Amino acid sequence: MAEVNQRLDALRALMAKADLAGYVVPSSDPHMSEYVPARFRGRTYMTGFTGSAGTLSLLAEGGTLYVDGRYILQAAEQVEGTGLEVSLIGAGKPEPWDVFCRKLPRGSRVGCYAATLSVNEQRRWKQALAACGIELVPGEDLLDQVWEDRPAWPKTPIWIHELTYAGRTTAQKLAEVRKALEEKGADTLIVSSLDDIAWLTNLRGGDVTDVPVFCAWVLVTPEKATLFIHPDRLEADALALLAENGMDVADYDALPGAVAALPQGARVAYDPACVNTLAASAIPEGCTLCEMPNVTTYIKACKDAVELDNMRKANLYDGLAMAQFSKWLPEAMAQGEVTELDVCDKLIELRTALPDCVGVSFSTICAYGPHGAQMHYSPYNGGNCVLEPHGLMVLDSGAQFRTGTTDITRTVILGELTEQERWDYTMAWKCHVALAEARFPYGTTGTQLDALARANVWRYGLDYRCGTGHGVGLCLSVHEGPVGFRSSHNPIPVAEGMVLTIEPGIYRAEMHGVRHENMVLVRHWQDTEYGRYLEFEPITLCPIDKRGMDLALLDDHELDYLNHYHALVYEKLAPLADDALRAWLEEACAPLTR
Ligand SMILES: [Mn+2]
Repeated sequence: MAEVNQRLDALRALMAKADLAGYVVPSSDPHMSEYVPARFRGRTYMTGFTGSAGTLSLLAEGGTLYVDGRYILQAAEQVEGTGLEVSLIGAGKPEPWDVFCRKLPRGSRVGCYAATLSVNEQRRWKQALAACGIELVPGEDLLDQVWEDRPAWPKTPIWIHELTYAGRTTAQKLAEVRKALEEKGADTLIVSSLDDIAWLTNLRGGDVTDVPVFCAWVLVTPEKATLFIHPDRLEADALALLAENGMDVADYDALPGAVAALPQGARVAYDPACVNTLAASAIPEGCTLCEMPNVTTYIKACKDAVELDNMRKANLYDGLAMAQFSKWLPEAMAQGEVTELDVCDKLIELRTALPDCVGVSFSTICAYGPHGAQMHYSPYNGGNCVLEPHGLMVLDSGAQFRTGTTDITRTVILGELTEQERWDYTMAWKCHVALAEARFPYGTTGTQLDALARANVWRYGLDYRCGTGHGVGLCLSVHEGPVGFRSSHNPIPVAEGMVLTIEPGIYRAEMHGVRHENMVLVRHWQDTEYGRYLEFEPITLCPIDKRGMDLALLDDHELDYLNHYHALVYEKLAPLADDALRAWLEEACAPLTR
């Protein structure tokens, strides 16, 4: 704690020198990544709080650490003795500028590092602080002068994502991007989101835990496309590939200068939710600002035939690992103690043995009994427990394959179930099927479809406090835009070639959780007088434990979907299985009858 206090005091001394009464340390990197490289975990360094999200609003004396509900206890424990207060953010709760507005006199200045606030965030901060007579002053990174042994910029190997996996060349993707820009009235594009850059360049790296991306920028103009990346990171083959595809290379730090040199009249597209203020404020006067979601994100989400085949392949092998695991677990529990972390280790061992696997896609959630009620519980954060032969275990995991990213949740039945557990298990399946078997005309949004799944629990006054599903990348981020199944409004329709998860659940505090998650791809069903109709194809391939189903609660079509799904799982996995696993699959995939 003494260490953290020293760091806070050093930062306060710099604030005083710069005439700043407050300083904001968010959890973001210059690319607004969901997970950030170690170099940008400054909020952790400054507070000692190790959670993945939170904002420090520091004052000359004291300050407040703002965290969401999952971290409130952990944060309070970890900042004890620093004089920092911990405050809960979320609907109806104070925002991270609240402490500045309450404690600072009008005319005060609050600083932040301009590269770690997106354009949108900066606007929110400026507006809120201005209402209290306080000025936000985005500037240089004060942490740099405080942070001893700050991790360097990541330099993980960058490798080529071959065309057999990627489907389209960078040249083809650039042509699609320029066409989309033209349609939207722009001609220039700043890309800062790392998964979009990895997709566009057909390159992958390892700068961010569990996401195979690398730190870079892309600037696309009518004549030129440039990748801005730290020198010496690209091997000759990657450089040659980029050159062949019409992409130049420049130094990472040269991006603001290149933006500042854009010609008069350029119509510059950028996503204000992704691009930081350091880059956006470089756009010269005389250019037209075209704020819009990244055009790359939509094109990336609509996967072509090669990509879809790859995503199927990734899920085929992932399903094989999950089936091997499902067979292994009861055998292991019969022989001795198995903990939640043992489960995580076993899954990693099985997955990394598979062809084309390059790692996991997120930190495994293995949550037994009451842990399952916490949607983001992880045994890696303490709380690891021994599994007992009863009740439910939520197992949410995934991997990165060169062929695609996977994300699957199975609610594992460890033995006898209570009435409540069985009801919840079955009800969550009804929610899953309601969406998975939906057919809908093109133009339908993820928000509309979200309600199909929820309707089954809404009728009992129940709900789940998360989306019903999200997009998934191809050897990229496990959470991919621009479309998901969620309650909040998003006007972008669900379109052919998108790959999404369906993962409704029921969570009972202190008791248990249930979630059934499959990945699906969106495909054409048929054209009718009302339009082009779409449907989902499940691509996750792993049995759902039939022992949890209460047949009295299932309608015929829900039972049929389960049986058809299991027939598909058997057909695909059996040829890859050894004799013992095939016998297990035969039983696990046998039809369930009334
Ligand atoms: Mn998921």
